[in-house]
Amino acid sequence: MSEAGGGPGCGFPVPQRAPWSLVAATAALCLVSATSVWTAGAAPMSREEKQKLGNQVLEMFDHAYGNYMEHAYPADELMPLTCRGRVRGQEPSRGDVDDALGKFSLTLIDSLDTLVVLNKTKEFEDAVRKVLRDVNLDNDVVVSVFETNIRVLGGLLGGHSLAIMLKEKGEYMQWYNDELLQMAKQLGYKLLPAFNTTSGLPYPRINLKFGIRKPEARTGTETDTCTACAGTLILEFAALSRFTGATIFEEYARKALDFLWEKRQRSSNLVGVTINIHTGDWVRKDSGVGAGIDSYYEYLLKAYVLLGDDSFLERFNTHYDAIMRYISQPPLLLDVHIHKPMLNARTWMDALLAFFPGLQVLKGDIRPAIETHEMLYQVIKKHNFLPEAFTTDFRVHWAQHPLRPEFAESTYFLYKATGDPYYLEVGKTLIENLNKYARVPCGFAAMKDVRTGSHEDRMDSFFLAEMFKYLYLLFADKEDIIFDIEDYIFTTEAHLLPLWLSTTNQSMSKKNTTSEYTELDDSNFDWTCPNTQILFPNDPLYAQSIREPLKNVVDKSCPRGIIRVEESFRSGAKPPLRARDFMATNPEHLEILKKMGVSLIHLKDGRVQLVQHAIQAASSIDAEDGLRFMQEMIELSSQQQKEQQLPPRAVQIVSHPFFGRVVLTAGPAQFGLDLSKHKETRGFVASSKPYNGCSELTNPEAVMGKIALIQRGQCMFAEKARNIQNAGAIGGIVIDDNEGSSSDTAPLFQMAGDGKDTDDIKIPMLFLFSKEGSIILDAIREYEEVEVLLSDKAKDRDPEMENEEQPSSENDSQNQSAEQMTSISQEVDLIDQESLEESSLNSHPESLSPADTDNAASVSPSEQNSNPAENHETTSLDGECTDLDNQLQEQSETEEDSSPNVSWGKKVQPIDSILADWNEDIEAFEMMEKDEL
Ligand code: DMJ
Repeated sequence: MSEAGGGPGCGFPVPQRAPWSLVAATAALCLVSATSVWTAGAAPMSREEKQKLGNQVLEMFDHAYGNYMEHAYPADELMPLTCRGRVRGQEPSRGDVDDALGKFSLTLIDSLDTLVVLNKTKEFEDAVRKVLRDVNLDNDVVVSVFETNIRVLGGLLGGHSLAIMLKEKGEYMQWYNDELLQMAKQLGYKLLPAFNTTSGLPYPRINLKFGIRKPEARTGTETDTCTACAGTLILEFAALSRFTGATIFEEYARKALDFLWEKRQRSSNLVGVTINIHTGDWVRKDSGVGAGIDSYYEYLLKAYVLLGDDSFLERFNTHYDAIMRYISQPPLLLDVHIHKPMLNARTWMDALLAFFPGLQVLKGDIRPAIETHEMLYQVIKKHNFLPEAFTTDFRVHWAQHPLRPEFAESTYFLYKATGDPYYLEVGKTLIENLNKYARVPCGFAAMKDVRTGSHEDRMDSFFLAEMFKYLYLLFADKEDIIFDIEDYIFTTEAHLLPLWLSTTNQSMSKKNTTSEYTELDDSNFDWTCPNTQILFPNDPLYAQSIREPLKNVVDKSCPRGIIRVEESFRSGAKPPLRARDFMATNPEHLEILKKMGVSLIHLKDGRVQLVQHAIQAASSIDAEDGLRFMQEMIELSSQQQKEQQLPPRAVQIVSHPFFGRVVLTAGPAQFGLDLSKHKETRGFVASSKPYNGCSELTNPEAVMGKIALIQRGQCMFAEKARNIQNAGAIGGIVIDDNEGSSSDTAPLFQMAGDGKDTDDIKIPMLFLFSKEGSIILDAIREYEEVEVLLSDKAKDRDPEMENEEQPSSENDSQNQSAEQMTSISQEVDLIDQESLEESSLNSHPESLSPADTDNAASVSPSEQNSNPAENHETTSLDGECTDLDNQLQEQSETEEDSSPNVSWGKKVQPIDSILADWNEDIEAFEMMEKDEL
């Protein structure tokens, strides 16, 4: 495929039943670039600058791959903070995330074809030899079928595809004799027992040695899988069949896809997130384009491209139509219910959906791709990375970021489609942020919390498989790559499969699709895609003109959540009442509630309860609005509860050779200097004697003016703090005595006081779990002088930090007036007995489900702390929308006075409600991770 523009296929109908090779090429043409015709818009980037950035990507890859090979190989992954390999069973379990690890040198296999794309042919040759020599696929370990397929089978096939390409070129890999393919086939057979279900949907996990059925397998009792898990096999399995001639793989993957298609919700044409593999019932009926579903859609379109099978395109188009009708609310993509697709299922988006603009480019739908990508980029500019989940008003919902590549992927495809140098600048920012915030001396570490800049001891294999490939390709010219990238299709893990497979060993696909041809619905058969030749030369500012209206969507405006703003304004209708805008004393609002079938009940104890009876709504549309209002109210309050918990703190090692690159997640204390309100504290660390800090220190000279390290246990945290403070310490770090504990696996907590007045404690105190603590202890052993920064958010790791002068050793806390300290301790209020009692008297709104609300569901705003005043107080933390917030604040203060019956005002929350909420969040997140990494 040429770089020179739209190519002959785009913009013109393609005959049905076209030869597969033509169909494959035609679909792929939809992403053909306008690079060569771009003349205006963002300032063009010079060839030198592009080369410089390309070289920077190469250096970063070397840093990641080199450290993996040196310190972790043959383990599956590198742990970049502790600089060693992650071996399953030897580290505390992280739950389902570990199911990607099969003791098969995952990162090496996932990196194979990246080496060739990055022009490291020699290293590729070495890596292939290592895989053939060292990797064992017969381990007694239970792995995820989905992850093993996309990362390992895909990695082996990508490696094979490029090995044969190199061999044919005649210089490298002359010894290669399909050995990677043989391994891939062996692995393929190991995965097949997972498909032994009546539905044909695979079990989510399999034991590599014992399969599923045998008792030793320790798996096979699962009933559910995610849609993406069952629907993301066809590219690898079909490639394996076509490379080897063993048709069984393609047959199994097709059967699973056929079943999912059959089970789509027929009126909305959407699929749910999880499905019962035996009955085919939808287990989770929410539907989006992110976690749990994403690559199912991706594989339908790409299966059409790779295999030339019309039925896949028809299915994709049908789903795409539904996605654009219900889920796409430009620039947002919001989950809905498959049965009630006009109802949003969430008010937040997950980071995995960032691949979708790239898929829209492949489909040829450029405008919404540009819009969503721009929205995502603004979220990134705000938080440096895309948080795992973020709300519709762009606040952090899940603060982690495991260096996911989806946004880089979409950036690459958008650049190919538009040729707009803006996307090169976006790529440059991604590179800068990775180096500034994620780079550590031993690789790149996932972000544990994008707000604090703290790290997780984790570098996932997809970072090497995907991120470096897309970033390198973004800046590369055709001559920088030793083969023609456009002869290949990217799998979801960015492994490369050759398009010529469409004409190889195709007999079984013909056999299976004959009946489908007769059923094709031409009315929804989108054979064409926009012709970039026409789009861009006529309007070189096309992409920019789409981005322009969204310029401030994240930073300067306060989007009103899930409202379909455009639609309602266009029709002149009033937007429905949002939970966050609701005022209990606003007569207009009360009228709207009534229309929606929601009534306000004043409880005896002065609180107010909301109840919805859908049947009492004025119309079915009002009933739907009411249901959504109730859902929003629940989400809003649970979000506020989360926000009101103390966020984690950061311990950042700033001395040589770390220079701020290692950031550890720490728990705060309910006493001492509050780092969120005061300047950070910086100092050298010293261990206290006795190490538990439970009595007067015997080494005050060692801790004087320093940050004392103390071990947890044997006395109260406050007592330790007083002892080190008396010895002259300027801060303290309590390290967990529970060996192996880590904030990766245990929830952070606040160190409580001792029940007495703790105002006398002026120094900041932070808590580290044992694993994070031992990083500091190891550093002391190695470097003696170790300086750290205690703060609420890690400081930028500019190169200047290396030269930065040490600030005055004066203790910040000692400069704080007693008055200030008192006010801090008042604000960090403990949960009171009264609120504990309240919580036990009231039902938990968490149990409220959309189905429940059809009859009568209730929620107590006061129990959930959904005071409008507080709503705005908490949602304006980022300093935006201040005027509106202030207005509302004032308004609600007046309301409180005039409306004594409405007890909105409690700041404290019942502890069991916090815990229930917290647990629910953890479960939801675990479920999300389980569904898909
Ligand atoms: C990758 O393993 C694949 O892209 C997958 O489809 C989704 N998630 C990860 C990276 O985030």
